[in-house]
Amino acid sequence: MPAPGRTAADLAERLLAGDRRALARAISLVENDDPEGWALVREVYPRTGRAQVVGFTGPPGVGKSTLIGRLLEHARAREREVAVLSIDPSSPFTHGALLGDRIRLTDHFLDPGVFIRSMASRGSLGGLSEAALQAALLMDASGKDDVYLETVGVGQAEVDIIDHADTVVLVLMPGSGDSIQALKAGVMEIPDVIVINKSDHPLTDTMLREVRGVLSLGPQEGWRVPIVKAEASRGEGIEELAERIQEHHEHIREQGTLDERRRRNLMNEVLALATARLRRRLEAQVHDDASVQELLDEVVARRLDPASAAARLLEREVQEPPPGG
Ligand SMILES: Nc1nc2c(ncn2[C@@H]2O[C@H](COP(=O)(O)OP(=O)(O)OP(=O)(O)O)[C@@H](O)[C@H]2O)c(=O)[nH]1
Ligand SMILES: [Mg+2]
Repeated sequence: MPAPGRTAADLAERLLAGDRRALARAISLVENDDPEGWALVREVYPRTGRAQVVGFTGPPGVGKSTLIGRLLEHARAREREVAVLSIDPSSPFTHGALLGDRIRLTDHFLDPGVFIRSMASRGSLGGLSEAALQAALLMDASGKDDVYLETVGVGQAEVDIIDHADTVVLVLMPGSGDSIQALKAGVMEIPDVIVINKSDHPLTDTMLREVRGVLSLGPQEGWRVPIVKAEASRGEGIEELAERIQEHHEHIREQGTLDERRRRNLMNEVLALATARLRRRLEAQVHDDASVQELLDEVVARRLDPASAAARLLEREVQEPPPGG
């Protein structure tokens, strides 16, 4: 049996060479919060940043997966390699067992230029978003040209992984009134591209007017959010959607906002991970450290207020960082 270090290096090498099984294995490692997974991301990180990352969000059942399937075909016809990460915090299913049905992408499972994965479980460090971001980085490192992220969202983004997309596509269908309200109320951020799918529905043009109405309240400078009518089940509007996504990508690259966006998103990621680690350490101290227990006793006895106790806890963190951490 090879030494563990050797295996990790092998895995990284195979991953970078585009080996699908290595990619699948690597994602399982980050999903399970295995230290080897983090080590792997550390190793391949310099080779990321090349893929074009597109996030698809929208209410349940609007046709996000069907659209992604169509865009996949479009990309494959242009010899682009694609990875899809479907993130579903509400689903207990993982590892794509049920994905074949849910995502309707079974045709693509045998295509070596396509990698499809779903993720629902929450890795302990930082949670699902963090695990999903690591998975997306691994997909990027494995040489995929496009990485599509799918998340369900109506109001507040439950999974802020979508922030890591270069382009965010909001998918709606006629009757998605909740989303219109969420956009209007500013609960949902204005996306880069809006799709009104299921345009075979008679209320499509009403929906179109409502969406236009909401956008007219937003900023009128810079990128004008295009609205694309589509019928994913029949492949209508896919060409146009692909064009709009590409135009957005070029727009942000030319304006320099792509780098800005990535910088902001990565900063948020660093903060999220640091916060998760700090919280974990503090929680451990509360349980294991007698002096922290004494500090809490003081608070309970009303001799020390909670804010002062918190300040003391943090001071200790800064003064005596734990070994190796
Ligand atoms: N009539 C009509 N049905 C469509 C269209 N696109 C997708 N559907 C159907 O809508 C249903 C949901 O499609 P999905 O692609 O699974 O939708 P989704 O947004 O990925 O759903 P979740 O991932 O469960 O949130 C399926 O039965 C599709 O066949 C369309 O353009 N018109
Ligand atoms: Mg779906």
